[in-house]
Amino acid sequence: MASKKRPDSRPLPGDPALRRVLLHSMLLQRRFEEKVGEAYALGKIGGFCHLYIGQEAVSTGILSMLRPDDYVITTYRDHGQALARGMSPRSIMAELFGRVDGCSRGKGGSMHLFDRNLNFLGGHGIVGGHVPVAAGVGFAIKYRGGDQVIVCFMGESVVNTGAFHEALNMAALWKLPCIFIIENNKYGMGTAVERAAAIKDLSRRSEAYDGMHGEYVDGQDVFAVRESMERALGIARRESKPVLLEVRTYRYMGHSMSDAVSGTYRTKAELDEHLKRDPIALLAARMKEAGDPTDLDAMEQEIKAVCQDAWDFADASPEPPLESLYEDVLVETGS
Ligand SMILES: Cc1ncc(C[n+]2csc(CCOP(=O)(O)OP(=O)(O)O)c2C)c(N)n1
Repeated sequence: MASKKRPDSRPLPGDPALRRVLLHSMLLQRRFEEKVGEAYALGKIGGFCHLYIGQEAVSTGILSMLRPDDYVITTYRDHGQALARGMSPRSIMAELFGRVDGCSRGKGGSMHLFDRNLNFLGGHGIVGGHVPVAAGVGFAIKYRGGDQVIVCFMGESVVNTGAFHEALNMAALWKLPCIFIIENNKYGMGTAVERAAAIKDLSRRSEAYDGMHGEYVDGQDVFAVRESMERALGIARRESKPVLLEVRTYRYMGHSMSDAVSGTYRTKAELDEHLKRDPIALLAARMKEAGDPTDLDAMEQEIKAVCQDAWDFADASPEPPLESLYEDVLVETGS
């Protein structure tokens, strides 16, 4: 009798070196954010702060497929993507601590990470507000005759905002190289997606826009994410057309630092069920099975040192002076 293959029993894609890079990227995000949680509890970080823990295979899977000259834009839940894009842990931590050496000079905070050199265009606090900006960047790429793409991450609540539909409409109409990524972690604050979205299969929202390609993927499996992203890149980069990917994932922490881990909107049993598919543990286990050289302890030590260094750097950095309050508000064109 032919046995039915489990998805995880497929040969592990990539080579050991690539797999190590992916694991490192995810582990760095996890340990960095654990440190962020600690710093928040000690009052080193104030204001809004949303952790990404549990969703690391999304950022790593998507961003490991991009070129350095591509563009990335995202929501307020941006620490993981910033790290996966290559932003320095020091400049991120200093930003979270509200210090001058932060990527936004300490005036943006957790929700406004930004790095022009990496084409990382934020960190946006308004739900859905950045999606039309992504369409604008897609237009600029096309207008200048480039072959870059823009990746636009968003939570699943965004698909019910007007801005989402306006942006997808323009992107389809003008054939813009935009890859819209819905990170469906099942909840918008405490509202389950089923209670808010008329169409449960969110990737099908693409159908309303002239046959825009849409698909969903398991967001806990970094290789599945990369595979979907490869298809998306083929369409966006080579055909200059937008794509909608729904990446199904789960956040292990509360919505932000102001609510409890499990909350009243989901059960502990549900959380425990999802913890069984921790993206980092899944990859580490599969690497072990494949016989990859395991230096997990060394990797943990190295990452721990990087995170502590980021903390120390941030702590030593001064607060921005009051006079800088109105700086960096408008671009000085010099004319
Ligand atoms: C226009 C607007 N409305 C409401 C809020 C408050 N708010 C912040 S996060 C959030 C939920 C968003 O959930 P989702 O898009 O699924 O992303 P997730 O937080 O799960 O990553 C809401 C309603 C906001 N920031 N902007």
